[in-house]
Amino acid sequence: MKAFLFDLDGVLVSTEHNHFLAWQRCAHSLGIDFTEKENELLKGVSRVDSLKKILELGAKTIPDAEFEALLKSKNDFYLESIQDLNQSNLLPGVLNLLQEAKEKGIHLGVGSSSKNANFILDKLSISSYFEVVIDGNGVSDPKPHPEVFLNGAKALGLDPAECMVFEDAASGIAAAKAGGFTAVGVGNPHIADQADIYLNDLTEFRVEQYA
Ligand code: B16
Ligand code: MG
Repeated sequence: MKAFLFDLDGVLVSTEHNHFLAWQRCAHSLGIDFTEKENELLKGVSRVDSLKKILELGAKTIPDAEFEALLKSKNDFYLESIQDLNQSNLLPGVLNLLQEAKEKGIHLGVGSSSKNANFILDKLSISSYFEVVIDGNGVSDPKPHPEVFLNGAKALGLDPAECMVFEDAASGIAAAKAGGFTAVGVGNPHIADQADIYLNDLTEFRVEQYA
């Protein structure tokens, strides 16, 4: 493999609970029930599509201005809740994997649905590892469409067959497979069957096997 492309949330760091609390607050303000079970549907899904799914769950429609205002208040609440994020919040095995891959000359990139990806990578002090960061600001078709990872491979001048994608969400594994990448599922047993390789966490990954 010539490159590793990483999803951010659920693979490098976990702020899914922060997303959940922010969406729950938003759903409750609309009178819609929202638990961890419904939150599963939103993992790896863009902000706009997440709010659409919540409205579907509650069979509600709202005016555009209210939709935009809810997106903003959800994001403000989420950002406030990750203020103190730092390198100690990296998921197990991340730093070792990035260091080893870098030493072996493997190109590294991020492919995230989040519009906050660069902000989060900076907080984690790992931005310098990545040659390319494709985030929710740089794609028109969100996961499960492969665009985010295809743009990453293209920016590195590589073919998808030369790149591995690390993902924790069903939508991300679907995006990787649709794009012709090797899909590595991480830390989410629900996706074990869909991924080409499955790991409980990144400490299980042996860089030398794929370098
Ligand atoms: P934002 P990933 C995704 O990140 C999260 O899994 C998902 O829960 C979130 O709704 C989405 O980013 C959008 O995030 O509101 O920050 O733009 O897993 O693709 O790195
Ligand atoms: Mg994810």
